[in-house]
Amino acid sequence: MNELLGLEFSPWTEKARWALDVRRVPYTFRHYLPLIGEPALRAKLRRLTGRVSVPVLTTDEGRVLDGSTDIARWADGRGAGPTLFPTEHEAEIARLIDLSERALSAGRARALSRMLADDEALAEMAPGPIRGALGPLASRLGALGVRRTLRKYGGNAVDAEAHLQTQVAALDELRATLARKTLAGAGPKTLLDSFTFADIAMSQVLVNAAPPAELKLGAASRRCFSDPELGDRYADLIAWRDELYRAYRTS
Ligand SMILES: N[C@@H](CCC(=O)N[C@@H](CS)C(=O)NCC(=O)O)C(=O)O
Repeated sequence: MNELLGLEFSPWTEKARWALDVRRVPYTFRHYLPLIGEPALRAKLRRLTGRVSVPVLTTDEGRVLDGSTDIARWADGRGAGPTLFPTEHEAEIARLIDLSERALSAGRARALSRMLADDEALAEMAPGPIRGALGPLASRLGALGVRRTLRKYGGNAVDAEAHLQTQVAALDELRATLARKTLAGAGPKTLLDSFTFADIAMSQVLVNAAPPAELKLGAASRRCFSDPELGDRYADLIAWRDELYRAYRTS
């Protein structure tokens, strides 16, 4: 069976899961434990140095696919369902993936900084199986992990205002792209002629305004992921994202 290694609360993992689910490709999900799981992940990716992250898919044939885009591309060649990467839109999809990646990184940096001031959210970051036993140490361990993730992805290299501007630019662009589209028939608008990976990628940017109800997040982490001001400013896009989930987020 194909096996997806990921973080349940991560929008990158959600991109991969959505692609696999909408293409009806079967897989089992395995929870990645940051730090503790890293040696095994390095061995799987055959990468002893440099940055490693999830999602990573190990296919039935033993291929190891690194990252949400490669996993989605692979899923697109299997199963059944909407074509996630129509050839005629390759360039536009690549552009929107890139925009999504930049905005998600900026959103992660701001969410992690909020977490550092929220003991409950930090405790939620400690691995579930040992959280209870750790007691108050859970939030200390969570803080170590959160600081490490901030450094790992360069989240502390620019200030919070610059991160916010990156998110705003992506959300403005999403709004403008949707505004240019006319609604053909029932269902939510899509960024291209039909539902594609561009919709999956760009809808995830809203996780750092108001996480979708479907995303498995503890209450405190949900509060840190959320940005009520962005949520108000882009309520139309959140409604679009929620509609997209209802229409296309199968299983
Ligand atoms: N470009 C990758 C990025 C994945 C990524 O940033 N994963 C983060 C999610 S927070 C991760 O693995 N974090 C855990 C860690 O770095 O230990 C993709 O598209 O999948």
